[in-house]
Amino acid sequence: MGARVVFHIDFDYFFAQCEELRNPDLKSKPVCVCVYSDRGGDSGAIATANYIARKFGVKSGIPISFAKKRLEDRKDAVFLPVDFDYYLEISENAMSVIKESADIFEYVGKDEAYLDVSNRVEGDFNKASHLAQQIKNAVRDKVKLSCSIGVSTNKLIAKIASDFKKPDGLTVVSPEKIEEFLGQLKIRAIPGIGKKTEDRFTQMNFEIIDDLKKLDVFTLNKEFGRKHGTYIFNAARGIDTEPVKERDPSVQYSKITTLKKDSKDFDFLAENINQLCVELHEVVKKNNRMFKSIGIQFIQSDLTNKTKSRMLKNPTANLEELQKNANQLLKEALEDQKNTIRRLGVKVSELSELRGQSDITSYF
Ligand code: DCP
Ligand code: CA
Ligand code: CA
Repeated sequence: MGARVVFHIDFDYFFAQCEELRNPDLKSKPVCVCVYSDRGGDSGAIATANYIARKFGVKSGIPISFAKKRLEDRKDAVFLPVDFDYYLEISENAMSVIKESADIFEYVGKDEAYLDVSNRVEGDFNKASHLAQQIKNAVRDKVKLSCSIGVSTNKLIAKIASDFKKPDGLTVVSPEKIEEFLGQLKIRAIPGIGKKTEDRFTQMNFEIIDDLKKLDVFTLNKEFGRKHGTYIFNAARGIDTEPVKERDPSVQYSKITTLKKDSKDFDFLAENINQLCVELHEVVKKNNRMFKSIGIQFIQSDLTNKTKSRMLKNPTANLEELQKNANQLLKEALEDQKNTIRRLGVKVSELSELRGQSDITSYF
């Protein structure tokens, strides 16, 4: 196998940047995009925030009430509810621009993708650097979106590199620079190393990736289990053989049924939803997939359409989780429901392959 050239592209502060895009006045203000929970008021979490808000300590996952407190002194701070359908539209536009420059295009999620460009740049990192800059320019010109790109010889290092300089970054790690680049980074920079693993290393007085090289694979396996231990051993050395696999964003699975009677009764609909989930789960399982987005669909008695969807924190292949979320969506959708419902559907999207844990992408 010749030298590979792999890009990881990640859109900057994605949901918040989409909001800035349709309302440029927001660009000078702290912007927080919120997932409000059904408990009302400010209960719920921050999906993401622009870089102005981040300066005040606002980040993904913190409660909305914390974010408001941190931005107390910024009277111009803006809090907006998530609008997944709009972000998806922007994402699709940007992805179709990016795709043109790939030999192999692997969609990972709404705001990120891997590209294998080995052939078109003939393994040349100078050419790769130019191509990456061209992609950034094209995405900015055509979609008005800024992104960060990491360029290296495999998915692992490309992913770490795209995160290295943000926003609007371009980090090229050519083969001879890999060791130096990785060595100085915090251990946490390795995808899949969370707080728990990091804390264990801190106890051992390990801070940067170079420190990890003091441990042999047996010690790591003993400490973290064979899969995770081996993964850490390889990652510290920049080793990752996982190929970029063609994957399109548009793929989704859905099941839809015509109800025995038109209804807007929760219990009756929930029973149908749960059955649809079982059937849908079969399909997902058969195709060896995980999903990250769950949606429900009503075709109402007047034949108008209504949809509602949500994004999970992590991809899953679990039936109970599918049912739980679909039921929650159903409850929310019925809150202001006037029409009765004639046909009912469930869909999952943001699909990824269910693979062995030794694969780095299964940690994302
Ligand atoms: N997201 C979310 N909840 C989280 C994390 C992320 O809803 N806990 C959503 C909002 C983000 C999008 O996913 O805009 C992409 O997540 P990233 O981790 O890539 O973060 P951002 O794109 O927001 O910021 P950046 O990539 O600039 O760090
Ligand atoms: Ca991003
Ligand atoms: Ca991302």
